[in-house]
Amino acid sequence: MLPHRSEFPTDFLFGAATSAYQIEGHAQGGAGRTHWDDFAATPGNVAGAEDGAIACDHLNRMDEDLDLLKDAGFDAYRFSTSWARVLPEGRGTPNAEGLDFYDRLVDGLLERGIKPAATLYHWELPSALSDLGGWRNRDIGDWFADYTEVIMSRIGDRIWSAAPINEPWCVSWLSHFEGIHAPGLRDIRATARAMHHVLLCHGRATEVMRGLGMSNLGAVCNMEYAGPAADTDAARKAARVQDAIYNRFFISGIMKGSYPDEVVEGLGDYLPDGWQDDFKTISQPIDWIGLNYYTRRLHDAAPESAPWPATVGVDGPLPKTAMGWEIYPEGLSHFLTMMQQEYTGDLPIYVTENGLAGNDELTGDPLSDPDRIAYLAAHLKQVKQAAADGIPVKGYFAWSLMDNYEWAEGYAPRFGLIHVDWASLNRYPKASFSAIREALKS
Ligand code: GBH
Repeated sequence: MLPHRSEFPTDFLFGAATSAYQIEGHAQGGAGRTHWDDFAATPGNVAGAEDGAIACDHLNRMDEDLDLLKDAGFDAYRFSTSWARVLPEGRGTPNAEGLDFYDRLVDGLLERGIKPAATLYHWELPSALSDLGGWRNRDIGDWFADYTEVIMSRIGDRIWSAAPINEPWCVSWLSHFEGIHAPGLRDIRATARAMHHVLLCHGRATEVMRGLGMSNLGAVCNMEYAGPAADTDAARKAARVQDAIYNRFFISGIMKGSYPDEVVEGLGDYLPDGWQDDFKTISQPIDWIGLNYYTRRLHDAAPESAPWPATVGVDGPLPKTAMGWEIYPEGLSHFLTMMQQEYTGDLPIYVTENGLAGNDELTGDPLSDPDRIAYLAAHLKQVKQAAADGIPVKGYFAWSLMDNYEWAEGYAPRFGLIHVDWASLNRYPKASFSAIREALKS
């Protein structure tokens, strides 16, 4: 059973989230090539070399999907606009069909009484810009500002909230240091530059949107509870370094206009020249902060010879999702408290993603997902308690409205409240969808 909306503060918002490349179908509608298409085409990067060419075909099934959102009773929908759909070459001539699509999406939401919560970048960098160095190239600040201007001049007048970047840690560290996401680099210099430039873009886009008269602008960070894998000083230190890189670097840049000392030391000279001068752009005031939370990870010290940060992730003992991620709802209250006390104070906080990949199709009935209902219930309980304790948490978005392209894992993991049959692309609401509808009924 999910907690009912009446158990939350009266103005608390419930929403569902998706992202462009994961659902739209990027081979369609005049979108340009993205670095995810390139990455997926190189064997070994993505399970089955699957890409987002068709995905959920949301581009052609948008009305059906918006009807489902409304049917569930959601107050808000967090979606992203695709840079390569708006500007196929990353710069230059916009794709009129792409702009029309987002225009219809926003109007479709408003017609159904659903608040449009937009994200400008959820990972599909146009290949033309990736070829110029992508996130490593400081010029991305100008490119991103121009893209923001083009798309928000068209839809910004009807957007309820907007955030420039989804998950700065994934855009930089996971993609340039761990090499797990596009562009698949394993290079500390590239990583340091990406970490900084992604925040520079946050600031540049925020300026552009303010200039267009938009309000309710935020930032979305992902956090993962970092625990020590053993009762040793070395493991505790590893967890602390991970926490600084993953959970503190980005929010600190945005909220405090500084980076944690130990990360600056660790990155050494790899941060781009003059990085301190960018904080006036990066840490301008925003209106809310978003937290994407899924799991925790245990850490230990890597062998002596390993370069900074010299830590290794260790398999933990808790029950895991189909992604192999530990289920740790307490981490959600940990971060809501940590954010409020150390960084954001009275600023409204939204949980902008939370959900699990279940073993849906292994249960014999792909629409029966008791593990997802239990996961959502446990995490919503933490949110409810945080709100009762006075933390200004104002809303919760479930990841995801429907099964979709799970990046390097392809189409096998299913995060949806709605099952998508990958052969017919038909949608089938799962038990979790009905549970949400019950919980949201007034
Ligand atoms: C989100 O990122 C994305 O915004 C979304 O696009 C995606 O579909 C969704 O999550 C589900 O993955 O292997 O134990 O070390 C989440 C960020 C980063 C969370 C990697 C889990 C690995 C855990 N994720 N992390 S572990």
